[in-house]
Amino acid sequence: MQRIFLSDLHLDDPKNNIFSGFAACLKAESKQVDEIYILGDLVEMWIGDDDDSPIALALTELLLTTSKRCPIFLMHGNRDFLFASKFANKTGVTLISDPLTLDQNIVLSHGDALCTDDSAYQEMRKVLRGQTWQNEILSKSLAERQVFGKGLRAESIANNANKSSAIMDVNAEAIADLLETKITTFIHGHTHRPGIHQIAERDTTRIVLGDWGPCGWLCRQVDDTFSLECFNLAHRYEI
Ligand SMILES: [Mn+2]
Repeated sequence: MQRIFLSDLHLDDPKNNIFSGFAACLKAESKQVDEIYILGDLVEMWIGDDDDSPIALALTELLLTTSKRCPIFLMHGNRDFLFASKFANKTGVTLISDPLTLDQNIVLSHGDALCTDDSAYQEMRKVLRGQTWQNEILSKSLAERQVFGKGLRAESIANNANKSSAIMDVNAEAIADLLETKITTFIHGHTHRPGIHQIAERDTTRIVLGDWGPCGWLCRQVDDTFSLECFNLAHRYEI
């Protein structure tokens, strides 16, 4: 079984090199792997499946083309938890829950739910992921949601500026609570701290995906072997 896992692309402009690097990555990888998993924060902000912004339209087309060649599984991140069934139907991707267990020994998560030291964030997360808030926001016009989305981003940047980096990392106890002992590989993103960690006193490897910027990141699974790859967006794949 060959799979790739990626997250935190934060796409916001179909004209920039992250989008073109992602498109090239999907084109090449969809020919060689069995499944593609995107573990959240694919876009910088998703305000509803009726979004008709340039990035929303370009992304829809790209995913539709790719999903015809290779199954794509999409998990919500903290920026794009409003991806819903309409988007899945339009693009051919399959929305997956967070956390998700694969093959009984691999767990996937975006990662934000594990940042339990950041209690203010967890409170806000509870509200934003609740049906009441989501119904209310989705009842607003697209233009109203665009304004709201920008405000939410600005607020998040201002809040995070005052937080220590330890608070914004995943919590070891939360990870231990999540993972059953049979789990050997845990893959998540969100923290933008790519790396491979051995979880103390157990036979579990935690692989943290990186955010896409000057470089792209992915975790590649070939049967029982997992590797973390960082690559130059312009040169790794032929565009
Ligand atoms: Mn995130």
